[in-house]
Amino acid sequence: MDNTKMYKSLGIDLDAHDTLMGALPELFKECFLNKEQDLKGLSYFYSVVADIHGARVKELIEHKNKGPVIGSFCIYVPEEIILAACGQLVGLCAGADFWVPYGEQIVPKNLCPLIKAGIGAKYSRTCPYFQVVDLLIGENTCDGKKKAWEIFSDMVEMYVMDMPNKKSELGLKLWQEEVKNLCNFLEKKFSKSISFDSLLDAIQKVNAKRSALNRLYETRKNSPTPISGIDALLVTQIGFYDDIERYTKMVNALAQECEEKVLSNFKNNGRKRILVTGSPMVVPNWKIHHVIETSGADVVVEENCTGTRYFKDNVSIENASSKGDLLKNISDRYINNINCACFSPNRGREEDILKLCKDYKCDGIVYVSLSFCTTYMVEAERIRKVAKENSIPMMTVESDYSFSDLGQLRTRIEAFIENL
Ligand code: BJ8
Repeated sequence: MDNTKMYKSLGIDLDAHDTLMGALPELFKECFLNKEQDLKGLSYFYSVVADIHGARVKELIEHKNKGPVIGSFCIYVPEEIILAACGQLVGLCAGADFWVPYGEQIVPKNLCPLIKAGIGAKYSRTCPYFQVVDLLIGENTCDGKKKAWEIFSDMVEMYVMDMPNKKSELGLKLWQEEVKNLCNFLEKKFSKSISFDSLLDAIQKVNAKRSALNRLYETRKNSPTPISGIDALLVTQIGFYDDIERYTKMVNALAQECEEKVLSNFKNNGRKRILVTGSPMVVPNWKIHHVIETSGADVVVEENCTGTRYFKDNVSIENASSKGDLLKNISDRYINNINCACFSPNRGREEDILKLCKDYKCDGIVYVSLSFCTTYMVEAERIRKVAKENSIPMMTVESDYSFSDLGQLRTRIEAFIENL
């Protein structure tokens, strides 16, 4: 399908966009199509990626007749409130190396690739998702993002949620206020009142999405896992921008297929089981999973924001009788259950990793920090200590979006797996 007219209407730089899209099919083929897999339910997710700048962008443009399209960079931004405001939320975190040099024209090279690629995607006008959003919601998590919002605000309308650094009583209060402020801001900005019913409906939709992902991840606890780690990662990545109801349906169908596969005559393959943890891995950053899984091990779970942190707990609706109660439950779910390294201390993450290693019967941990992602790089030391105390082998990897370190990564990861 020729999308030129649509891209022109979004102000896309067509030549640069062609170059960007030229690299994707080869990468996708290498990571997904060249491997064996037998799950019919994955064909939907593969088709979404194959048409990543097509049908979904068209849907979002059409949605603008009904409500806003809102972009975010962090799983702390509550999707429920955006849906209740008749909005569509798209995750704008950028995972392609193509955008990094554009970002480096504006910000220092020694910044994490996620931020540089995000700025580069907007600055180069080559990402239709950046072009389609009416508003970008940022959050004061890491230092790089805090300052990036100032740069983005010259290119797109921004609203920034303030985040506490500590999960103290005071921190929780600040966050509760920020969640209410976001709700008030969206109501005013888009002249749309958010009622108890609309918020309840939105919570139920997002809870259903989380439950579907939880159901899929449950099947990965089996040996062997019925779905490869790279496929599970792709499914989660798509959740950040797909239509929520269609996506939930497709994830449930895939989870059911995985459940059936586990019940069929399914023999243990003896492959080592790996937990991946650290910075988020956003489309099309599939590098580490690809290397691990082509080096003889299976990634069976991800403790990161494109893994369990995204969906692990639902927003409670029990005993909520007012919009205020629902907003409080939303703030509680986000602040208490997402354990990001931007918080200090962050003991919840240590507990999460140990529990996941036990539940998913992991043989080892691969701790992945994006280059210059200081919070995750520093927190690796605590996780290493806890892993050692619990006799779980762990290796750390620091990497960006380029492929220049592939050979070195493979050598190190193969050696790690061999020693498990
Ligand atoms: S909840 S991990 S999505 S802040 S990789 S920009 S932390 S320097 S993305 Fe994150 Fe929210 Fe936390 Fe998750 Fe900074 Fe690190 Fe870059 Fe990062």
